[in-house]
Amino acid sequence: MGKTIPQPQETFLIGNLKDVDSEHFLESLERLQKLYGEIFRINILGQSIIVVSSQELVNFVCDENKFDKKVSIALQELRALIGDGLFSAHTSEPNWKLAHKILMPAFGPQAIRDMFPAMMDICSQLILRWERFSGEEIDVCDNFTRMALDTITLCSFNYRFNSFYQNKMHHFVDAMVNVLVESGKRSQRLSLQNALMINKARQYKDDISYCHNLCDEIVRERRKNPNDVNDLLNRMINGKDPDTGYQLSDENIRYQMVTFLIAGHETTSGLLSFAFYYILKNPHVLQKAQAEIDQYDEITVDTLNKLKYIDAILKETLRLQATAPAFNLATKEDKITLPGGYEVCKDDFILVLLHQLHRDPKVWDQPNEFIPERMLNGGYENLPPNSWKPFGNGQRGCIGRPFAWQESLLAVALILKHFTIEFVDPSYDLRIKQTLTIKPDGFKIRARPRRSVN
Ligand code: MNH
Repeated sequence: MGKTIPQPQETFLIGNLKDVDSEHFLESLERLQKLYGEIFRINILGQSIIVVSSQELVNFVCDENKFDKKVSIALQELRALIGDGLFSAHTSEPNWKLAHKILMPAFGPQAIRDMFPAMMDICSQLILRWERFSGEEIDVCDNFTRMALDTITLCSFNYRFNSFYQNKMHHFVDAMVNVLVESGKRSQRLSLQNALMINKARQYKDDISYCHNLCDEIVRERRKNPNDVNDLLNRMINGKDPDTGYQLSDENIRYQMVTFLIAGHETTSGLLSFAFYYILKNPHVLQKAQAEIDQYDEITVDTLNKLKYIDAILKETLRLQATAPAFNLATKEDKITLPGGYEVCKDDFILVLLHQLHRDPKVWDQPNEFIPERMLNGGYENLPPNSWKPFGNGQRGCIGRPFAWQESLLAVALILKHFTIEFVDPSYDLRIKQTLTIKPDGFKIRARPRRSVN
């Protein structure tokens, strides 16, 4: 018998449902973490979830020989929208391996370099807009959401959302956010409750159809007017598994597209928003970053690799605010004993809570302080393994990381090169809003052109 995993007192039938607030699920887990420590169990609607958050435990569960990604309950619910796309597929599903093989090269170093002009195109639209709005209030998340969304659609499908030319954000965003929020809630309701909420169910279905139709339309258009651009869409349409010759089905291509639209913009726009929050809260960081970018007259794809300090800012931002704040694993064995003697079994979800992992005092000095310098010269690589996991784990880790990184380096570099920036409200303190990802709430800045920059 293993040691008992700490757990809040359960209630008959509903387990620990009362201990978590479904609309603020993560905050609930963070609160429980403070009470119960590096490992605790909660039981939600009959599902046992074990929350781990110390480097020692996370390092143990990141061993892919013993553990694999487990599709969380909320992600399971989200399969209505993104089916067996890469993010929500089980590792055992043939379509995960197939899509992984076909899509990995699409996110390789050369492919990402080739996307630089498209990224520059969209980011320049943001720069132009901020120049025109000189001194006006800028809603930071809104602007980065537009940028990230337009970037992923242009780079992946050669399709323009033109978000910077509209007042309202593209309807896709509303539909998608509705589905994300509603899936989260559905996963914490009983199926009978879900069935009884007829209006919600209808809206949910309509929003899902909207997203699917948008993607199907883009594919139809491409098939009608094929081109030989080596973008993600063509790779999905034409790509074959080199070993078996299998191709992705049209249905699976649609699921991958919605996956990229969601995964490709929520997390990146959150990262950029938090990065600017921390840059403004720490004036010396702003100064150092601006000095770094001022060494270059022009920002090219090769400049980006040299921006070590801005790179460190982004890494440190993801330490304090991992925009995809958790991921789930399960053991491949019937039972396994974790460090400390805790026994977990195959059916348990093991939830890695990044907020606390990234503040584990055994690993991180001054864990609550924003110190980009700690990410220089190898940074987290000099720490015990698996101390920093904002992109998830192993083969099920983020496929879009190089994409997000190039886009984010470029955005920070261009913005700092062109503008002096300040808080609209200097006393603004970070508030966080959560869907599948987290973002700063109500964060606004003003930007003014620094001087004539070429
Ligand atoms: Mn991304 C998986 C974080 C940007 C596409 N991503 C993951 C996971 C994390 C993550 C964490 C693992 C989830 C899990 O284990 O359940 N992703 C991020 C962050 C950023 C990000 C913090 C930006 C910052 N991701 C992107 C971008 C794209 C993308 C940009 C697409 C262009 N991510 C994915 C896909 C997966 C994934 C696809 C699933 C990969 C797989 O399991 O095969």
